[in-house]
Amino acid sequence: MTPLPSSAPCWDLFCAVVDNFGDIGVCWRLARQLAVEHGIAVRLWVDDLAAARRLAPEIDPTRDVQHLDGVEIRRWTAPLPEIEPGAVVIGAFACALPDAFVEAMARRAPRPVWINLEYLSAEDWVSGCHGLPSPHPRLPLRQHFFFPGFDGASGGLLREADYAARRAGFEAERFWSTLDLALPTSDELRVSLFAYESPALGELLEGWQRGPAPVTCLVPEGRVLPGVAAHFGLRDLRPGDRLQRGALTIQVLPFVAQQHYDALLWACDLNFVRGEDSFVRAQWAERPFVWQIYVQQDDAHLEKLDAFLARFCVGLDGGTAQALGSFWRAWNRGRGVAAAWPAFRDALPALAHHAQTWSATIRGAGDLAGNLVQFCKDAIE
Ligand code: TRH
Repeated sequence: MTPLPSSAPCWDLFCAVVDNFGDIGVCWRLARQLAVEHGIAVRLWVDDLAAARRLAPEIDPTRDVQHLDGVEIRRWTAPLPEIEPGAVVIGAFACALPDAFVEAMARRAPRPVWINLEYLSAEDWVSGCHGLPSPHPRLPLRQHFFFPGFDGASGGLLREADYAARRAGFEAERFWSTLDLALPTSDELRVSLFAYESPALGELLEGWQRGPAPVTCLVPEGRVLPGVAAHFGLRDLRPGDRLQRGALTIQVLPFVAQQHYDALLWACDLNFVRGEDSFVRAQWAERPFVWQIYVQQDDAHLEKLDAFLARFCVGLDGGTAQALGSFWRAWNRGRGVAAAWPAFRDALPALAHHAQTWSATIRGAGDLAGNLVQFCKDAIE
C-alpha cells in the first residue's frame, strides 16, 4: 500500500470494544475507507486489539502501534501517550475520550471537529438529531452527533466505493468448492446463520430437518455454535465440521476476515445477521435476510426492530410484509419460529426481488464515510 502523503489530514478515531464485534467492525471499516478512499491519515485507537484481530488477522495484539491498509492502529492505553489531536476526532458509539486528550483538543489551533458517531437506528427521531452540536460543559469545544441511517436526513451507511466491482467479480461455484460443497440443487436453500444464542434455535433447526426441501445452513464459529452442537447432542463443533439430519445439513465455517464475510452473504439465499455491521452488509448483499437485533434494556430494541420493519416493508405486498414481520419478531422473541417459517419460506422469492429495490433506496442516503468527510469539511470551513 502506498504511504499517505505527509500532508494528509490526520483524524483520530476512538473505539471502545463493548462486546462482540460490532464496535470494532464499524470502526475498522470506517477507518479503512477514510484512508483508502479519502487519503486521510487515520489513527484508530482500540482498547481491545484481540477483538480487532478477529476482523483483520494481520493485526498483532502485542503491538502498541502498527499500520495496516493505510490506517495507523494504536493501542488505547490509560494514560494515552501525549499526542497532538488530529483535525477531526471521532468517538465511536458515545465512548468517553480520555480527559487529557480532550484538554489537548481544547488547546489545539484550530480546534478539531469533534464527532460522536452514533449507533444505527431506523427510528424517526434520528433525522432531527443528526448533525446536532452539543457544547462541552467546561471547555471551548462542541461535539457533533453523527447518525448512520437509511435516508438523506441521516449520515447514510458505510459502503465501500469498490463494493459493486467486488460483487461482480464473485464466483459462486468457486466459493462453494472452497467449502467442498457442490452448487445448490434447484430446491435447496442455502442459509448463513450469524446469530446470538437463541431459545428458538432448536425449533428452527427441527423445522429445517423435517422440511420438504433440503436446507444447508452455514454457521460461522461464534456464539450460536454451542446451541447448534447441543441440538445435535454434541459437546462442541469446530470449523470444517459437517452434520446431516433429515433435510438439514450444517456446515461449520471459520470466522473469516471482515473483507471475506461479504462473499458468504452473496452466496446464500437467506442470511441471518445481527447487531449493526453484518445487518448493513446483508442489505448491500441484496438477498433476503433476518435481523437479530442487539438486546437492550426495557425491550428498547423491539421498538427499533419495528422502526426498521416499517421502513423496509414499504412497497411489499401485505402477505409478504406479514410473513417477514412474523418471522423476524419470532426470531427476536425467541419463540414461534417454526410456526412462522413456512410463510416466510414462501415469501423468499418476493423478498429477493425487494432486496434489490431496498438497496437502491438506501443508496440514496449516500455513503457514510463520504458524508462524514463532507460534514467535517463544512464544519472546518
Ligand atoms: O458482533 P455483533 O453482535 O456486534 C455488536 C456489538 O454487540 C455491539 O456492542 C453492539 O453495539 C452492536 O452489535 C449493535 O454484530 P455486528 O455489528 O454485525 O458485527 C459483526 C462483525 O463481524 C461485522 O463487522 C462482520 C464481522 N464478521 C467477520 O469479520 N467475519 C465473520 O466470519 C463474521 C461471521 C462476521
